[in-house]
Amino acid sequence: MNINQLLHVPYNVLILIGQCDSAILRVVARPKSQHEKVLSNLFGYVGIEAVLDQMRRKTMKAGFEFNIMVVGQSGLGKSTLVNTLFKSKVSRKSCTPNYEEQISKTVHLQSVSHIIEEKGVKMKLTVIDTPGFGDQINNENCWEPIVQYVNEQYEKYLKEELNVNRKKRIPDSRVHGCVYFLPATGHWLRPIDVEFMRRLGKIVSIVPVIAKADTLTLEERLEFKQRIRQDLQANGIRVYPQKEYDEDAEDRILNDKIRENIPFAVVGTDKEHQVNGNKVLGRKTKWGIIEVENVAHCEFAHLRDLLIRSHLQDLKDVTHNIHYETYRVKRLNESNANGLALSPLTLENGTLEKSDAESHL
Ligand SMILES: Nc1nc2c(ncn2[C@@H]2O[C@H](COP(=O)(O)OP(=O)(O)OP(=O)(O)O)[C@@H](O)[C@H]2O)c(=O)[nH]1
Ligand SMILES: [Mg+2]
Repeated sequence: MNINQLLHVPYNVLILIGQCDSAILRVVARPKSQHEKVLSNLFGYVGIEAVLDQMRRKTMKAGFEFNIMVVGQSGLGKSTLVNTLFKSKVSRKSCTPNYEEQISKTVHLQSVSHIIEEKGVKMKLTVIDTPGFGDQINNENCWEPIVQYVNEQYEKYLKEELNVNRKKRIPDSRVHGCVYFLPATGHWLRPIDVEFMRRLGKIVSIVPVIAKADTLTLEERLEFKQRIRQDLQANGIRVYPQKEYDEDAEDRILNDKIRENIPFAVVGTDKEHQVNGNKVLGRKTKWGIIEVENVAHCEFAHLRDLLIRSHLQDLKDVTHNIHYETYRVKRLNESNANGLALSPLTLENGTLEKSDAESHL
C-alpha cells in the first residue's frame, strides 16, 4: 500500500506499514479531515451509557415497592423476624421502630411498611405478617387464606392493567418473596410443609428458612439443611432462586452458592444488647448472646441480603414475568371463554372472590 492509497482508507484508523528493507514496523496515523471529525462525533461515540443515568434518575424519583410475606406454623418467630428485619441494618438509619410492645400471636394478615431511603433512592418495604397455622385440630386447607391473598394481589394488578384509563404507575401490592418458616425439628420436612410449599411455590417465590436455629447445634443444622434440600427436590417443590430462571453463567455461579446454602438457618429478636460497647440485635441466653446479624452465629444476614440487597430486582422480575404472567394468562383465558369481561376470581375452595372491603387488609 503506498501513501496515496493510504489517504483513501475510509476511516481514521491506525495503520501498520511494514518497511521491508529496514524490517521496522512503523505506525502511521492519518490526520482527520473536518468532515471526518463531524462524522466521528456523530457515530464514534453514541453515548448509550447515558441511559443508565436516565434510568437511575427516573427510579430515584419514582421510588419502588417491595413486598415480602412471612408464612409458617404458629409460634415459629415470624412476627419476631419481621421486627428483626426492620430493626436490622436495612432500615436502622432511616426509620424509627414503630412498635416496642410485646409481640403477641398474630391472628390477622397484617402488613408493616417502612419507607427506606438511601443515597436518594426510596423504597417502600412492606412485610406481610400472616397468622401461623397448626393450632387447629384439622389443618386441612390451612394454605387457603395465604394462596387467596397472593392471588388477590395479582387480580388487583390485572384489573388496574386492564382499565381503559389505567394509572401510569400501577400500585404494586404483589408478593415478591415469601419466607417460609420450617420448625427446627432436625428431621425431615413434615407433610403439612410439603403440601403448603408445593402449592405456594407455584404462585410465588418461596425462600425457606429454618426457624429458631439457635435450638440446633452446628452439626444438626448442617445435616438438617441437607435433608431439607433433598426433600424439596424429591417432592418437586420449587424454591427461589430456581435454576431454570438463571440468566447467564455469572448468575448461575452466584445462585448455585445460594442454592447450596438454602434453607437459611435464622434467629430472630427484637431486643438490642451491648456487646463490646456496641449495640447489637441479639438473644440473651445463660451462656451468652446470640448475635442475630453476626454470620458466625446465624444466617439472618444472608437472608436479609438476598431479599433486600442482591436479589431484590430479580425477585420483582420473577414475580412479574413468571408468576403474575401465569396468573394473567390463566385469567384472560378464562374470561375469553366466558365472554369479554373479566369473570369474578374463583377461589381454591370454589367460592367467588370477596369485594376489596371484605378482604383481609
Ligand atoms: N429461641 C428462639 N425463640 C424465638 C426466636 N424467634 C422468636 N422466638 C420466640 O418465639 C415466640 C413466638 O414468636 P412469634 O414471633 O410471636 O411467632 P409467630 O410465628 O409470629 O407466631 P404466630 O403469630 O402465632 O404465628 C416468642 O416468645 C419469641 O420470643 C428465635 O429465633 N429463637
Ligand atoms: Mg405472629
